[in-house]
Amino acid sequence: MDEAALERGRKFFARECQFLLSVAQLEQLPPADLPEVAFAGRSNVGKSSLLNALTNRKVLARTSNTPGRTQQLNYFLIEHPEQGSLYLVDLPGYGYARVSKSLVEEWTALLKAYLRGRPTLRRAVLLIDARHGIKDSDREIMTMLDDTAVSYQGVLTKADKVKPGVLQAVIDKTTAELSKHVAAHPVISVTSSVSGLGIAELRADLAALASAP
Ligand SMILES: Nc1nc2c(ncn2[C@@H]2O[C@H](COP(=O)(O)OP(=O)(O)O)[C@@H](O)[C@H]2O)c(=O)[nH]1
Ligand SMILES: [Mg+2]
Repeated sequence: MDEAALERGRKFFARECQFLLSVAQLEQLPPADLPEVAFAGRSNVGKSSLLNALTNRKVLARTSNTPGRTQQLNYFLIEHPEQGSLYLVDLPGYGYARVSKSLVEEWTALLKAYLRGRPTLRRAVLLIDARHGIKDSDREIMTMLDDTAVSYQGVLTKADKVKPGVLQAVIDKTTAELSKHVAAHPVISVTSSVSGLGIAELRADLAALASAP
């Protein structure tokens, strides 16, 4: 990736990232006045940690070991005077076995309606744990994204937890599966919130989605 794009990403994410609101019903969504990028992934995939790493925060999105608790869309806003503005949307984690069926149905409906009805959603970032690869619950979301024609980008998390040789196999396998999905980007990102691997590149990818001011 070129230096200029990385520098733009760094400068964009050096801005304050402001928590705006939590949304449990679509009527509560902020006006669709800015581009947004939504972060999706199984509970415990490392979503909060990745958001914190991207935004240089330690407490922006609270990390927790109690998966399945957040059933809301959390909106954050980054504003940059030259590069424009972008909402970051932290979607509820999924795939947690101990959540009741009715809760799963509730949030599936919320998510579907959001994906289908949000014209300013520029991209979804689909987080996949590098130790586990794509799971069936990820496939459900991938199908949903394909059906709603939301373009998405695969991001492997916790790359520091996987030996290099094994990691390459996971990258290849994940890339191959994503390439069969129409709405998925052909290239996946490989990240670690612990080592910082891939964070600068992901910042650059996402900063490019901000609106012109
Ligand atoms: N080694 C390692 N652990 C991570 C990484 N990202 C998250 N974790 C750990 O994985 C667990 C779940 O992380 P969290 O960000 O809360 O996941 P979330 O449920 O998807 O928001 C926590 O114990 C984190 O410390 C990473 O890149 N490397
Ligand atoms: Mg979280």
